[in-house]
Amino acid sequence: KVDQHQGQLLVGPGTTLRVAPSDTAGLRVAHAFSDMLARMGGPSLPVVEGLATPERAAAGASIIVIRLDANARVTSSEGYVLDVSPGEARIVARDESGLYYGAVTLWQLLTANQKGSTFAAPAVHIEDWPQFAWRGLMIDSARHKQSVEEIERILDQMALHKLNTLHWHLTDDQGWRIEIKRYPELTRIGAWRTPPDAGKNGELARYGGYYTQDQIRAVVAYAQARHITIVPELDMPGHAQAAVASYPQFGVTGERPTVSADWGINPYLYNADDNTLHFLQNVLDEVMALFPSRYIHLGGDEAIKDQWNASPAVQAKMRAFGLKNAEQLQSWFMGRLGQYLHDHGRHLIGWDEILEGGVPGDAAVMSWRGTSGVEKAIHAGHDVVVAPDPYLYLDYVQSSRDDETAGRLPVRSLQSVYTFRVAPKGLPPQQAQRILGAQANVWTEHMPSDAHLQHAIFPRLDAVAEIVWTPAGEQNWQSFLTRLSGQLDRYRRQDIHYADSAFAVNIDVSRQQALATGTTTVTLSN
Ligand code: NAG
Repeated sequence: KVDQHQGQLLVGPGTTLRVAPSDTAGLRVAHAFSDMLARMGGPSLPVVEGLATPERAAAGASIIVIRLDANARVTSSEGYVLDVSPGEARIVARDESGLYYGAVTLWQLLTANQKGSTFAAPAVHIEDWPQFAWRGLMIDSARHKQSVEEIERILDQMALHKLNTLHWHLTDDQGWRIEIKRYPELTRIGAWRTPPDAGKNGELARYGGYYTQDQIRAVVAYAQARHITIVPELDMPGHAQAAVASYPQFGVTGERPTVSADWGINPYLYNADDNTLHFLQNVLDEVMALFPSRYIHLGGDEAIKDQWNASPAVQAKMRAFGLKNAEQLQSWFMGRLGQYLHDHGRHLIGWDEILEGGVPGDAAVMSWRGTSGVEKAIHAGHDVVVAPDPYLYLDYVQSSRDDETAGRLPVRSLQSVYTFRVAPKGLPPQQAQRILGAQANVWTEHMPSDAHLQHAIFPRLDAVAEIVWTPAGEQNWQSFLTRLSGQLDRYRRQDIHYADSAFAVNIDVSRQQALATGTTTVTLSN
């Protein structure tokens, strides 16, 4: 709900942030807000405890009140009420994340209208809360690894888009990226691959790297301060070649492959035996100690069963358990680890293949093969996160313009992301409640650098943010495009390399210049 009023609020060096004494949530959010504004060249605003209204003769002496209030008029957690009037902005919410999102909205209003270190926001009354609780982005750090700084930049942007879940894809055939103290070979061997032309024509002799546990703890804390939960993924039983290259005794054949240096679906699976499950449980102990998330992602996708089908030991095990096929064996495998997570107060989430042989009831399903998995998961009694290929796969190129970077075809335009509806039409309300939310997935086979990654994510992330926050009935492509021009300006000021090519129609030169300097409000077409 948005009501426009007369007048505007000026925020500048004379503005103070006000929080109630002992409102620690308000205090944290006030400091976070001051940081957000300072990053845009704004003043670092003093935070004062005490709500008493000061003399406000001069416009420069405006105040911003940030306050927890159990009676705030919001109907869900993470919601907020923001009142902007000349001289004062007031953010109230029932929980800290609500205060944070109110602060983000105020930041958006102010940064649309900046002159030097003074910002202006129109007078307005807003009551706002998200449509979905899971508003996510998946980053694949296995195919190409990002620096900690880059992950933090993405987290900053996620927070400013009111996204709250980073799904971190940390292991795959091409690399194992998380330090596990008990099994050092996972990163000594598994974190490195030899490119096909290693050492020739400037190709690296080896590609790789990993995140240390100290780095991960820092990233988790960085995310927490921005109200983002990181859900780690260890992919299994397939996409496991880097792990099998490190510890062949936990593979099916005992043979040691190299860490894969090309893309596609590889045959190496974890073995389906107690030793291997024990190894994975030990790995999960360290993972759970690092990541406090309710969910732990155990993959489950694209595990082609050739090695299990060819192994006499695995076949004997299936017969002994009375299992009819290898899908049921995968289900047994995932079920054992799901139970382990459950015993530790966590929940399994996995790609929609986990439905094939059945999966524990408290597991959530991440539906990626189109959208068919959504209703299947719901009918089987599971919560579901909507993350469909191709609609929300940001590894597809976003334009057919000739300045688009190389990547996967066909084109997934900004508009096609924006017009994707998270909840299938006609789903009865009690079933729709099973939809936790949605996320976009950034697979990085074709993204060797930070610039590639940012190009793929921005501005499509704006479309993702809106379809998970705003009710479907209020989404409007034309309105989105109009608002986007201010957002592109913010990206430029934050040095974010969004894709100009997202605008499928070549923007003519004068408009491009206007965009580049940020001097004009342009209407974008797509
Ligand atoms: C799928 C794979 C993924 C790959 C991506 C793009 C899932 C769940 N699995 O084939 O490993 O990177 O598409 O090529 O998406």
